[in-house]
Amino acid sequence: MNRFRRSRRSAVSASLSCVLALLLAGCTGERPPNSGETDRPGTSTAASSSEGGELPDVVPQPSSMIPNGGDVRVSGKVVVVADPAVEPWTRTLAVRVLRATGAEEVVVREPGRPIGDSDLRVRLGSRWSPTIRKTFQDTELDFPDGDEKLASEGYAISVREGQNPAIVLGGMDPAGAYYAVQTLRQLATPGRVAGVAVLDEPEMPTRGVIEGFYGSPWTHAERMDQLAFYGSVKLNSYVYAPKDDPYHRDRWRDPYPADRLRRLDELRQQAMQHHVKFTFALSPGKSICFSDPADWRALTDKLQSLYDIGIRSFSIPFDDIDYAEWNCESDHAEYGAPSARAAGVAQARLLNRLQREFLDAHAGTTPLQTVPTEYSDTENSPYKSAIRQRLDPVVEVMWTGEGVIPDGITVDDAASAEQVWGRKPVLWDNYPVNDYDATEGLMMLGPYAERQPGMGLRLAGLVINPMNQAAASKVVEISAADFAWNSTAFDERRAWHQAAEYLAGDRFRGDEQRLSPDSGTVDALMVFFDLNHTAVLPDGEPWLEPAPELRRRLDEFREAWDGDASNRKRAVSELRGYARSVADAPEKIRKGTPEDFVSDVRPWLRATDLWGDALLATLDGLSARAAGNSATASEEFRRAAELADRATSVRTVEGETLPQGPVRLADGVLDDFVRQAPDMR
Ligand code: LTM
Repeated sequence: MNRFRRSRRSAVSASLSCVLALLLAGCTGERPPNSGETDRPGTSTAASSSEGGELPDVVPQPSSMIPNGGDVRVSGKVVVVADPAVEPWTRTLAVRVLRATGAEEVVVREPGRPIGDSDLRVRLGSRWSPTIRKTFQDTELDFPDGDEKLASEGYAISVREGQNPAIVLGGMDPAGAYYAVQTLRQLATPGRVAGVAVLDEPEMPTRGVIEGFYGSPWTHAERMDQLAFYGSVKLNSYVYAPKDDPYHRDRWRDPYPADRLRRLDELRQQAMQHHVKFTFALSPGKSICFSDPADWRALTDKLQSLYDIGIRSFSIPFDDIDYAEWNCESDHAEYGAPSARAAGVAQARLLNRLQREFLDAHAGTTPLQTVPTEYSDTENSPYKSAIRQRLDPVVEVMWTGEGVIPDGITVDDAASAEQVWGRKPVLWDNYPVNDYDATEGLMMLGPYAERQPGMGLRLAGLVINPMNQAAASKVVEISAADFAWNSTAFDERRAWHQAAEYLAGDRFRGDEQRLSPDSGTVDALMVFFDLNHTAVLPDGEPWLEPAPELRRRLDEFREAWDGDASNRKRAVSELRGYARSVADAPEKIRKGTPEDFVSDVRPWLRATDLWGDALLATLDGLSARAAGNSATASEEFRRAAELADRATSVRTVEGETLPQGPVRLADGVLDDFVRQAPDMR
């Protein structure tokens, strides 16, 4: 039985089944509550989101969340009693969240230390600590039966008025404690924390992003911001593999200059402080000579230079290389005539040796990762059998689905990939990447769609390949984070809306308390997301239909227009409301969302300004026609055509994405309507 299904049902039924048996295991000798820790409990507030049975929105969606009594007020002096094992950045985050929620002073103490007066006490630490364990016995949380533990990174939370401590956060491990605080951040609104109990654990062990696209790599500041953001949505993995970093691929042998190495070290530290595994990828396949000892040295020297700055996770991708040729004569002698199979043998041998002689010999490293040259299908082949039969089973293999850009990914696809690679693969998901020709002019702001819930059981992990535009990629990243954490509860529209709420409320960035989002900005973002709801296969065929909401409204309009003539006026006025939202969206977004997002989508906002006006002018033309005023109608259609021309001449920012060209928005939907309207008689 799928435990995630069961634990979600438990959220709904909130059964009373107790957790005693589970929680009694693993005592650590911490003192029981109220044996000298003398703070007062938190007090209830009059109205709260959880009190009416309405639970706060948390992203990713927890496995289980239930009402737990009244909200807890946060004000005055707050004492956080934190286990010694709670990491400094988790403590800092807890302090920042509580300060942002309304505490005037936050003091952190270890258990057993006097804490003096306080207005609120918070307990943070291992879920097995006695105070924490005892608290969860008193909730109605339904821990998965028979399971001694939650999965690693799992955690439980109890927020309850009158309970002492009023807020209790228990992690299975340091990551779990950190994620408990990240959830607390989302339970908090100014002055209070929602009275809920949460039981949560990830479905997929690896969840994240691979910066694996062609074209302009992300800047250092963008990466730093991304890593903090990943922590806030419980993504735990970032693979550094930008194709256009010369030291990653074309000049893989060359050591990083000192300043670049220093920046990589900063990224590593930022990743650590947000519980993100930082994997460095080195891509030697275009020029490596497998049998040359000098290349082996170049490879290990390069990895050593990264190990020396603290990097512990490595990947050697072999994607997008020509494996029908050797790069040197000696490989011919060593492995025979070039062939896919021989390439598989040479790659497997190199990877095994790296695993054995480099990674196993270096303390603290995680298993090697690779991207095979045949990464986009699951049909058995001489290359794949060579890898499957020879590659050390600990080495992780990435796969992109059925196709480099698949039109969907199913549980069966993942099962076939598991079979052909002889291990659970890590899905390298090429969405929302926009570096290939067919994506010219596109900004992918759609939901994380066409991925079948439950495929995580067949995967070792999921990393998405984002757009060159880092901040704008967060729209899909948020949804993917939700899916990877809890795919069985995944609701793509909810996750999509959450992305709009995040952007409309995110003034503090990444890891502090989010503000209540401005609803006008959220609505504007949803209209804008719809205009940019698209994703295409390499041949240009969409796998995510363009602008479905606008299309639905235009179809309805056409039907009404073609029907009874007396309905035309009403149809125009109904559509005008939505056209107004399109025209007004850019200004609201410019004013209400973070600067980096606005900067990423600037050309698309400009195009929306013009397309919105073109749509309004078109409706003015249709309205005039319905009223029998053909001169005004012609004038408005001419104006609409002129605005549409200007809209289609807005171009992507030079150098930002690989394919450059005119911005496309609601492709084949809005442009068609504006063009065809003059012929609607
Ligand atoms: O997908 C893989 C494994 N490799 C490359 C990516 O670097 C690239 O970003 C995507 C999309 O163009 N396609 C690839 O083949």
